[in-house]
Amino acid sequence: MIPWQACRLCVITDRELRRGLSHVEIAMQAVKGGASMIQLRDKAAGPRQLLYEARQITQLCREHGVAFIVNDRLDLALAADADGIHLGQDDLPPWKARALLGTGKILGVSTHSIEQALRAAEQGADYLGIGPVFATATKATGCEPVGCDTIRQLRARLPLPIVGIGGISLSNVGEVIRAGATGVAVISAIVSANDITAATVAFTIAIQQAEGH
Ligand code: TZP
Ligand code: MG
Repeated sequence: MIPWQACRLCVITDRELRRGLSHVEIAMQAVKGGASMIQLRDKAAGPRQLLYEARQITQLCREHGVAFIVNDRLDLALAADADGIHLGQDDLPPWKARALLGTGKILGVSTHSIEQALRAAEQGADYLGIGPVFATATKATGCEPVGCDTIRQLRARLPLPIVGIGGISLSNVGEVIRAGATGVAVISAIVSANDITAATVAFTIAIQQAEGH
């Protein structure tokens, strides 16, 4: 189980977009701005370097009551005692990840359609990422944007937190929340911002405002 509150604003620490800052530094600035979840995502660094950073993020997030999730790497999530993992459609299947993780850790799954989301939920996901909601240059997803309508339809069929991802900015985050997403996961609009903390604060406020409507 994951508290729904933890899914409101996930900041993904993509260093490719922010050379010069470590994952830990990005996480610190995002936590300061009110992120409810940090996801460590790094497709290039070796596990030893990542473990070193992940351990520090575990401690940071624990001190601040923020959820900490590792992308792709179940071994790292366990070794760093993170709160859980986030898996894509080509990673370990959710049922296998759940068996290895046990019930005490969070399992998030990226999905690109309603069918994938329902299947991941059946296989033990705690929350569903759905996207790309809008076009994004950050990741070659190979998928057409799913749009807010998919979120609306999924919300009607799924009693789990839904996190929109892909091309989410301050100008469209309200639309995503009003469509029924529990929250959003953001890379470029926060990690590439001059001031990561200020950008996180702005997203937090925009989400709060949209929740009231
Ligand atoms: N999965 C689907 S879209 C995406 C990922 C990791 C990239 C999101 O990045 P941005 O910069 O917030 O569009
Ligand atoms: Mg993955």
